[in-house]
Amino acid sequence: MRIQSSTFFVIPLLLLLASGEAGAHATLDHAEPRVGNKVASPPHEVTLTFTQKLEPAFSSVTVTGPSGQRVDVGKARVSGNQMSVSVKGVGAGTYHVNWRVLSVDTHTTDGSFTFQVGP
Ligand SMILES: [Cu+2]
Repeated sequence: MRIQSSTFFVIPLLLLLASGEAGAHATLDHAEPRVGNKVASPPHEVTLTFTQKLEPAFSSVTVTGPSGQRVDVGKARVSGNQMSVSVKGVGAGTYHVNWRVLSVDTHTTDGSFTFQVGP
């Protein structure tokens, strides 16, 4: 009786965990400026769009300029599945964007990409 009742609870729990692992987390869907693209002038902000809604308190993004200096200004703004941060342009070169987000399904994901500024 004891074994039966614990099995009854364990199996649904395993199914729940398995379905959570199989589900898509908040990964980057697209960004502006576009991932890997070149833009003519430095953007005023970077906007990232994710595959799931984000938890604002635990989602952040940093942007570094061509010589590795931080160019993101102020806090990231989260709205639904989008996160934006203001950027001060520091000229031509490669900009690195590093993000880390907590999605509403309680999974944390992170990643990075670059875009280019130049003629
Ligand atoms: Cu997830």
